Amino acid sequence: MSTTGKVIKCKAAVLWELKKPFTIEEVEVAPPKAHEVRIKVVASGICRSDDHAVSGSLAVPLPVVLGHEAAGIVESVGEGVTTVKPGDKVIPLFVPQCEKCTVCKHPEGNLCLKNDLLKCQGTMQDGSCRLTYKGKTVYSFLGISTFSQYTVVDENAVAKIDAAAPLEKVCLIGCGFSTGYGSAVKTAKVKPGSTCAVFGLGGVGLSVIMGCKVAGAARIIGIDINKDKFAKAKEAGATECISPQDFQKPIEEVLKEMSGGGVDFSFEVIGRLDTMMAALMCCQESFGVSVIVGVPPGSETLPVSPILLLTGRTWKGAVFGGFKSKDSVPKLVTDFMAKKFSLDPLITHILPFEKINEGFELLRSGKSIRTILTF
Ligand code: COD
Ligand code: ZN
Ligand code: ZN
Repeated sequence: MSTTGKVIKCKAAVLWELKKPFTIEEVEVAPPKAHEVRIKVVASGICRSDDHAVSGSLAVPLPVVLGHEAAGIVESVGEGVTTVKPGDKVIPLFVPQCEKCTVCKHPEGNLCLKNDLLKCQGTMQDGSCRLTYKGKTVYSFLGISTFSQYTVVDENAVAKIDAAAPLEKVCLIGCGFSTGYGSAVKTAKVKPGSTCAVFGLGGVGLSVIMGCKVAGAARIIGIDINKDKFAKAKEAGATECISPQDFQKPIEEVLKEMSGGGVDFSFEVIGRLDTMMAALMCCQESFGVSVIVGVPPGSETLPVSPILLLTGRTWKGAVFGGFKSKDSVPKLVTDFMAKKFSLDPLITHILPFEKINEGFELLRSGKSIRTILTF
């Protein structure tokens, strides 16, 4: 029996209170309105930003259904939807691409003004919500709420992908992989033969390394205080790995010596102010490019000597790797299918959706890189 046009009752992981476990509830998912799409979620990764919402360091209205790194199948579409149809494999986009705003119209801009990342209002683009629990509003997360068997998204927040793509892997293209990989290939525009330094060898850092490798970097130096991370980093493409704790002098001095004056590209993929400074200082003063990928929790700021930039360094940052989401996600899936990169090094755990709390514990204890929840 077709569900088109009807409310769907299904399971979702609801966060009722900060710092508490999720509870699996039966929620109602309204049919998509005009220019919206209802998706059957097949797989969703657990990303650190979901945990930032649980802890309160990313403020979201409650109750909420989190999740923003997923892949699924279109169940039905609202009036006027032209870019996807029922049955299509898709990836929901936590940064939409409306094509109409000043950012979307700029060739290099990607943080579409329709995003809910900066305000976290917890609604669809029209200001209302599609998920309810016993008739009461359950807020959306970044417009896509993927810790639910079904979800509704705006049409500009969903991309059609290759029908042969394995959804339990390519879901990572919805956030973590693209954030790191794009930082190298799109934001920094790493050049063949260059030397790169990657601070932080978690899942996003590994994805930065893969991007540096695909871009043809000659040397990729991984930096982490946890040496257990080195083996995977080398598997992903790092040519050397070092721990700051093995040196007496500051890590930026070590990196300058290793690279004969400074690296060409550096990436901060930890979310700490001290490593952001180290990453900026270790790059070559005349032409080095340093990219901030991590976000420090809270609203901390840095005092920076302008001389560091005046002498020629470039300091950049971007959300979602600087990729225009709806344009880039299908291409990234195509590149994955063509074996340009692998997502396997990122996937350490696969759990049924009901074990979501276990997945978050794995993230908090540092035991997982990425846990994929399957629905
Ligand atoms: N020096 C060196 N390494 C360190 C240090 C240090 N002082 N402290 C921690 N580390 C290492 C850890 O051992 C760990 O291996 C690594 O740094 C961090 O890895 P993870 O696994 O904690 O993190 P990732 O890779 O999953 O994600 C890191 C981000 C910083 C990218 C992430 O937390 C973040 O801030 N994301 C927000 C960016 C964004 O675009 N958000 C939008 C939607 S998600
Ligand atoms: Zn994320
Ligand atoms: Zn836009």
